[in-house]
Amino acid sequence: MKAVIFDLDGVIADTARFHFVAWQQLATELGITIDGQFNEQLKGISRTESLARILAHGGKTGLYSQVQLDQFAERKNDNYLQLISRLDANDILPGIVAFLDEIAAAGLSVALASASRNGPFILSKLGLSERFDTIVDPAQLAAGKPAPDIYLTAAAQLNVAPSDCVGVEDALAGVEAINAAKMVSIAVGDETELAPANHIFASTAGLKLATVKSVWEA
Ligand code: B16
Ligand code: MG
Repeated sequence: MKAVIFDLDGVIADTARFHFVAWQQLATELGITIDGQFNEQLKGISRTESLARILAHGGKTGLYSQVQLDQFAERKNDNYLQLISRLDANDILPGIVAFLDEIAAAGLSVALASASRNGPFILSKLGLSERFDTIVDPAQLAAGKPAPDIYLTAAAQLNVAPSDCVGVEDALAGVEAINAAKMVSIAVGDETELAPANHIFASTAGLKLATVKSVWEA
């Protein structure tokens, strides 16, 4: 095991709830209702694809021009940026700093594989930028999660073989991306929802490098 590759929203910071609120604000303007259960389908999914899923959910696919769709996506991002404007180190999820400390002490490399175009901005607000050796730019990828591209690109940027990498995710699409990249998948959250993961921690507070290593060695 040579590297740990992290998802951001829902793993490093509690920003998943802000994505949900920002989408809800836009959906309401469009006369569409989304609830927490539907929101699970948006986790790890790009902004454009999330919008497409919301419109489909509301029976409004094909009603808008590309210019309007771009405006909707921008409006959601404006909502989101407003909601995260006060983000700071207090918003780092429990156990993450200790886990990053263990990873650094073990000499492992660290990468960010977030579908969010706001990833570098959020890491800097959290004061965590220096902890990451590399960040994948999701805008450069051919396919988003659950395709393996983002995790494979992270491994390539670190110059580490995928088989020597572990990925950490909170969403099913992300776990599927890690598995498709043939890396060890570590999930944080609900056991039933994240069942395809190699190991599931109930929360970030439980993340332990020794456990992750034993899963990788198994
Ligand atoms: P943005 P992750 C994902 O981040 C979020 O889970 C998803 O809800 C969001 O739509 C996506 O980033 C794109 O984010 O609009 O900021 O570019 O979980 O892959 O870190
Ligand atoms: Mg996530």
